[in-house]
Amino acid sequence: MNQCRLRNTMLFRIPFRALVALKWMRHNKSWLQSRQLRTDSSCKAPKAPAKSKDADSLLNGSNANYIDGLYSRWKANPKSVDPSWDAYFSGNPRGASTKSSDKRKYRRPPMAPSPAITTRTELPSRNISTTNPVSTTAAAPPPAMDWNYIDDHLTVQAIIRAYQTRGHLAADLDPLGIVQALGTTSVDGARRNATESVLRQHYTYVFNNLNATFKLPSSTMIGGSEQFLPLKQILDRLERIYCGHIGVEYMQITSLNKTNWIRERFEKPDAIQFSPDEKKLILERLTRSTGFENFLAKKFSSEKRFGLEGCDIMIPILKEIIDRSTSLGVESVMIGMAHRGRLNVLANICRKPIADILGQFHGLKATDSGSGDVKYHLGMYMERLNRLTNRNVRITVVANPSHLEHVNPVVLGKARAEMYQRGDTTGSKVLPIIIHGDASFCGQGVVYESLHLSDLPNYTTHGTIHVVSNNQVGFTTDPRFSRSSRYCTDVARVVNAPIFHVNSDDPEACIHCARVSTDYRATFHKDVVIDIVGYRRNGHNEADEPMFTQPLMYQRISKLKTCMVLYSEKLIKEGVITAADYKAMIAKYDKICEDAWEESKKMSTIKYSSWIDSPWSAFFQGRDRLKMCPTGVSLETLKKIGEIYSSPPPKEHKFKVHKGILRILALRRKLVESKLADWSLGEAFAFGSLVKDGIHVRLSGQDVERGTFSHRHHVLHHQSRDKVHYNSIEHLYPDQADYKVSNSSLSECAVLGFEHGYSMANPHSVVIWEGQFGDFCNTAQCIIDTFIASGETKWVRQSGMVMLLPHSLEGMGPEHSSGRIERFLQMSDDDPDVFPDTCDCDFVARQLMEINWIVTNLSTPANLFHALRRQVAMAFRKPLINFSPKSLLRHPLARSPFRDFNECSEFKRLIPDSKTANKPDCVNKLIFCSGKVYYDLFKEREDHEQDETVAIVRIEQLCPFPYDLVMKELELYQSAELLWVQEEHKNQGAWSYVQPRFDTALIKKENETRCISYVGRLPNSAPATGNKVQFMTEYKAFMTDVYGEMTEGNKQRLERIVKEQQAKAKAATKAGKEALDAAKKRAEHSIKESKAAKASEAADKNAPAAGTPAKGAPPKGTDGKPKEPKKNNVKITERTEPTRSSLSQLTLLR
Ligand SMILES: Cc1ncc(C[n+]2csc(CCOP(=O)(O)OP(=O)(O)O)c2C)c(N)n1
Repeated sequence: MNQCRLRNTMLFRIPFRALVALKWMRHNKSWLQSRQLRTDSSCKAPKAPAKSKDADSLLNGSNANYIDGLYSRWKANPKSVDPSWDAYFSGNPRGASTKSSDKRKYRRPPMAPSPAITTRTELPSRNISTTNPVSTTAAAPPPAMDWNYIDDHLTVQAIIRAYQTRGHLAADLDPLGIVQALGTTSVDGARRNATESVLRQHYTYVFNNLNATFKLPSSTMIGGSEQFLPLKQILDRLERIYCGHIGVEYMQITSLNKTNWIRERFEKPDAIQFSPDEKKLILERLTRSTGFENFLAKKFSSEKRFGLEGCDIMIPILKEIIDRSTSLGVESVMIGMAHRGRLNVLANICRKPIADILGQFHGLKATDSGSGDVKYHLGMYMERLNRLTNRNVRITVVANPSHLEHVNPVVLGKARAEMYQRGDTTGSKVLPIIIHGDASFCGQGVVYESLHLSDLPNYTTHGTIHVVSNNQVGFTTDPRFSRSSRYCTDVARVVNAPIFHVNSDDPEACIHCARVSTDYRATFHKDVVIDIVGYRRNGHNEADEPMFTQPLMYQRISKLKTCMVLYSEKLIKEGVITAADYKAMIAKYDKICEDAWEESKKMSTIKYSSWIDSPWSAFFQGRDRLKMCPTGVSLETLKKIGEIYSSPPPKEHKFKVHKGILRILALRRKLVESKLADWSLGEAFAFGSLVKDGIHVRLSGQDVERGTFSHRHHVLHHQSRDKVHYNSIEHLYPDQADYKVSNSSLSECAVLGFEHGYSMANPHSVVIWEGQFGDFCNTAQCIIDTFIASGETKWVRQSGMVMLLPHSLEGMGPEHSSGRIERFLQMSDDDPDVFPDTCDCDFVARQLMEINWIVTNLSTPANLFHALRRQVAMAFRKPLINFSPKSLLRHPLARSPFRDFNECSEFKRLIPDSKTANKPDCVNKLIFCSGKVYYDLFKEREDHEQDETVAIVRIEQLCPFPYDLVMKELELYQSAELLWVQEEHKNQGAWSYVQPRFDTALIKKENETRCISYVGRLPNSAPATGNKVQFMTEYKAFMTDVYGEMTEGNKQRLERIVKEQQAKAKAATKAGKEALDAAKKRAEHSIKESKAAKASEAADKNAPAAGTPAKGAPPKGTDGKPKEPKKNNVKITERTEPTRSSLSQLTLLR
């Protein structure tokens, strides 16, 4: 018997073979007699023994071969084996003799020695099909066939699958050899890495003949054009493909098309091929990568540079991706990365002049304004010719903060916006590449959030190539303590991305992975990951001592040759280059660096703006930065937008709209007819007029399509057809710009980052992120702090991003009340102690230009409209953070007349009190406030009958502070007491921001002795109480602080008003009831009519009577004329200021 055991590497055993034989033998004696146990014809099947308990146990897997041998001997000479075996093989297991006189007891045949691996699991299919052939389902006995042969084939198939699925677990990925494959050498002398963890139950399978040929299943391409391969070759090929220097992790992908595509790229013989020229190019690029770090180390030995040493192959990998992508049509590559290897990427990928990079080391003064950033965070862009493909390509490295991975969504958003600009709907022109560290890739939640954007229709970049520079350590922490997953890349499995783990010391394997990744992304437009498993030659930075924390690892590292040296030795050995060629290569790059060094010495200053990643050169060119365009629009525009926005989809769409929506639309229409706008109309006017002007508007966030508080309803849903939507703002003008409103994933950090990135791409767009509740923006704090608040200062990069944050205390508890105005104001960079030059005719624009962002707390729809339009009316871009109270979305008083939107109108930074302005001398209290509290103060003033003595002024734009307008108010009400009233707790809201600025203004004012006092809630750690009673107690307390206790007269008056209102309401209810009854009657009548019509229609089916109303025609009255549609019974009057009656309404509401 030609039997091979591969114990330790692959001990393939068929435990069920004997078992199958036995069981079947018991039932199919005649068939068994002709059956061969093995393909080896010398081995005949034994006769079926009688059933015995021992029979099954003795025929366990480890004994079958032994038994086979005994059987052969017994066949030749029954006496040559133990009598018990003789009895067994002759079919008499209870004893060799059947004679009753023979008292010899059955004894268990001697067993083969125990194998090293004794536990084994049988394939379920074997058990199912063979354990009980006379089953209750009365399955027919299987046809005569060679079951062993079939089993061998099935096992080969399972082994192929095992390699494909888990081969990467035993791949030789670690150049340090710490995480080593546990493979051993098998009997055929081949070293095989696939261990039990890869092969599972098949690890102990015994094949008789490694040279036996097997048919390859269609699920593998290891054979190339061959359909059959000897087992040994199958195993060798699988080993080489799956357990070599590449760990291909792809079987999590559910698409067969994709898995087959990947197999083709790795399994096909000669899949990994490099011509001598290609090999030389890889070495040349490695020389640059390693040479650059060596050069910096030589010149600045103690400077932090976060070198790439140990993962030097990353540069050739990126080069390959870019070369290949440009040849496939990519015009713009957007790179996001952290510190590690960044300078190398700038020098060798973007070709930033090395002298400029060296200039950053010289500690030179900047000639432009801003705070700048450390050299390994700076961004840049470069438009250059790719010499290999002879195509132009723009390469951008997005500036990033120290917060690892948070640049990811920004890169994605920027890439998406660029795709939009280039009309690239498939991602074939713009390619995002994100480079990760191993510890941060698995550690930072934003990675997961960003990956989840990858396939969302309005966020996808049609695939991102992720490259992990996996140096197997994060600062000082090794992976055993930094992650629970096996790989640092496991997070990418959630989006079904293929992951190619590759040993960084095998450049050809690395470049092959780069090629496959590029092609995968180009073919399937999906994310893909390359995990470069390398090491970090130095400490976390060059000044760090790694031996403190990783002594053993660094002992090994110190003995390692660089990848460049190893590869050069390989190529010299192969005869691809000579030692002299290699030397010349090194010298050539060294000279480039030395020349740049000399050049850099001539530099005396640097410019932050030469590190910009989003140049808007055309936008800024020839512009007067202080010139602002008007924001008002014509009445005609308002009417047109209003009409379309308040109408259901046109009839031809046959769009079934929800009844509730129809009611909302009717209300909108009434408003438009009355030339009044509520919050949603104000917003729609802004968006509609912007797209009319060719400005692309994008609104994104959780549930923004409807609006969290159901005020917006931009996307209408067909009530009986799935995925049929209608957005009227997309259909305003034939040549309008694109309006995109999109519900996002439930993420703040990644989505806000994405929108910020989007806003960086094109100044002619308004990009808005709306928080579900303002509070939730704190999960995106990192994006707010490091990008939105400080991006321009650090990186000279502007953004007109808008954040809409629902804010105001409305008794909704601690987490649904505050957008944390105080935090945004605290990050504003205007000096509270400096009174600006308000006489400057460009004061308003200058103030905006110099601030880091604009913070508003608006109280009218018109101001929202102007604020949004001002975002592109400015000749520069600033982020706008707007707080919008939830209750104002529907507040009957928070409405603006159309004239507040017209060409003569503009954004109001401060809204004076029009009631008291005529008689300022009567005013003894001047209240400054911001946001929704204005309406509370206004109502309470009326209730307290202090309309003439108290002035209420709204500061709509908190930052930059409207000093000029505040001064006017201070001057107007010379003798009034000054109060700042806010509903937020004292340590929150705008108080801490406005107080020093009021002081500065008051100091500036001549002969001023007043100071401003705070009225509002006491300090608190929570933004609001969750207890309604406490909420109202607090409210009353601070209103009493403002207006004092109510007088008896006040109370009586209020009671009177309440009674009047109640009577009115009652009357209205009665009228409503009557109207309802009438409507019901009408409905019943029309049902009757329609039933009658149907009946007569049925009767006259073949001969419809003339004059039958067409389907959808309006019902006719008794006179035969079409009935007038019922007018909606809503009365709306134009109002600019709240009136007494409207306030009484509010009293009732309260
Ligand atoms: C969000 C965040 N947390 C902590 C740090 C501090 N830090 C800087 S680099 C680093 C290690 C990162 O390890 P890894 O991602 O593996 O990248 P490597 O530096 O090894 O290339 C840490 C913890 C940071 N920059 N950002």
